[in-house]
Formats: sequence, structure tokens, C-alpha cells
Amino acid sequence: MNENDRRKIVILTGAGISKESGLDTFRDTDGIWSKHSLEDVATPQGFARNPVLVHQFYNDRRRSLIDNSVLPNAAHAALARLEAEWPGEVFLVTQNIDDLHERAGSHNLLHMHGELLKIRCSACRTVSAWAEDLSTDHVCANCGTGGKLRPHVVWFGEMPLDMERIYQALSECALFMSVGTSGNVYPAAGFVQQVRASGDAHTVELNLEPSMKASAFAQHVYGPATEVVPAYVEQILAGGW
Ligand code: BJW
Repeated sequence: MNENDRRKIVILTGAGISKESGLDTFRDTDGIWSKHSLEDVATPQGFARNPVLVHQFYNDRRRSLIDNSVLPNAAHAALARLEAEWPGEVFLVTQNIDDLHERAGSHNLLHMHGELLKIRCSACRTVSAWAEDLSTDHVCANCGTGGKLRPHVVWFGEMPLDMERIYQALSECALFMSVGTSGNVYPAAGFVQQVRASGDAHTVELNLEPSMKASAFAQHVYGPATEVVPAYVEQILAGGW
């Protein structure tokens, strides 16, 4: 491992980082799963049973995301600043399907659970940008098949995206930061243990409250993301962790 690899930072983000931008988390008391059945809207079986309901769920969330009042917050901005100013690589792995990290200026990032502003054709697998409502009537612009377009998101029971690249980065990093995720959903919930098993990287959890995986982290910083993330980034850029 060379010196550059040792300075690699990997950041995992979850819904908590976008909460103060006005987007709901999943498992907080007022979260998405308090209003919708996970089995109905976030599984391939739910989509097969009732595609109209699933399209409605994602259409509503897409419209909220595009709403002018939803903007990146100070935590997204701080992670973009870290990527711009840190001398080594900063690799951001987000479970979020919103585009707030991109809008804040992050470039080296991957959406392991997909992207709300993209759709995919189940017939030809083409992924396309999409900012409108989607329905079962739409026809794939690539293969011409009707009724096979779906949100480009990862539902329960499906394989998250780019796992090989993620595991490689986890094995090489010097710092692993987890921000705004409850640690309920695998494989992301297991990343901290993966990091600890592959080396001596420092691990830190920044969240509103202890996550399900808190005990696996060496350091914990609790508070709203817009406060704790900029402060922690400042600390890293001032001399490390
Ligand atoms: C703040 C804050 C503020 C609030 N500031 N913080 C048994 C054991 C192990 C695994 C399994 C098992 N049974 C089944 C599984 C697998 C399953 C799974 O994990 N199930 C669990 C429920 C047990 N996982 C899968 O099926 C995944 N695929 C898979 O495993 O494939 C096989 C595989 C094998 C080996 C290697 C690799 C793969 C797919 C998971 C797909 C998840 N999809 C969703 C929905 C799709 C996208 C969408 O619609 O948006 O993704 S579910 C939902 O949960 C969404 C999120 O990305 C994901 C994680 O949620 P997140 O981000 O953690 O949000 P919350 O709400 O849970 O937490 C928010 C946190 O923020 C809280 O802690 C708050 O306190 C905090 N917070 N305000 C800072 N202001």
C-alpha cells in the first residue's frame, strides 16, 4: 500500500444528511416507513403486484426533490469541500437516491441504492436520466418496449450497485466516516466491520444518535449533520483525525 492509499477517506452517507434539506429519513418516527409499507413500495415483489402504487411513491419523492426549496445543506457542502481540499482521495458512497451531494459539488461519489432522477428499462437494461412522473404507459426510448420502465433504485432483495469498487475502497482507506445512517440496512451496515477487518483505519460515526452499529466505531460524534459534519471536516483539514 502506498502513501496515497493510506490517506484515502471513504464516507458513507444515509438519509440523515438530507433531513435538514427537507427530505424525510426512513426509520425516524415521522419517516417514510411510518407512512408507506416497505414491502409494497421497496421490493421487486411489491412493484410486480402494484406498479401504479410504486410509481406514485417515487413520482411524489421525485417531485419533492425537484422542488426549489430542497437544496444541499452545510453537511453536503462540507463533504464537497473535503474532496476539494484533502490531498488524498475522498470517495463518497451514498445510500441516498437524491442528488444533493452532486449539487453541493462532490464528484467522486457513487449511489449504491440508485438515483431518483434516473430510470431503467427492465427489458434492455438501459439507464436514462428522468425528471418527470413515470407510469406503466411509458415506452423505453431505447428498445421500444412498453411497461418495463422502473425507477433506477435498489429495492430489498436486489444487489446494491458497484459493490466491487466499494469493497476495494473500504480495504484501502485510512479513515471511514459514516454520516446520517441508522445501520439497519445491509450491506452498508456491515461496511464498518469490513474496514476494521482489513486494516487499522480510523472509524467514526456522525449521526443524530447512536446507530445500530455504534459499538463497531472507534469514535462517535452526535448532533445534527449541518453542525457536526462541517466541524469534523474542519478538524480533518486542520491536521487529521
Ligand atoms: C440524522 C438527522 C440529522 C436523522 N443529522 N443524522 C438479515 C441480515 C442481514 C441482511 C439481511 C437480512 N435480511 C435481509 C437482508 C438484506 C437486506 C437488509 O439489509 N434488510 C434489513 C432490513 C435487515 N438488504 C438488501 O436486500 C440489500 N441487498 C442485498 O443485501 O443484496 C445482497 C448482497 C449480498 C452481499 C453483498 C452485497 C449484497 C438491498 C437494500 C436496499 C435498500 N433500499 C432502500 C430503498 C430504496 C431507495 C429509496 O427508495 O430511497 O434504501 S431501503 C432504505 O434504507 C433506503 C436507504 O438507502 C436505506 C438506509 O436507510 P438510512 O439511510 O440509514 O436511513 P434511516 O432512516 O434508517 O436512518 C437515518 C439516520 O439519520 C437515523 O439514525 C437518524 O437518527 C439520523 N438522522 N436526522 C444527522 N439532522
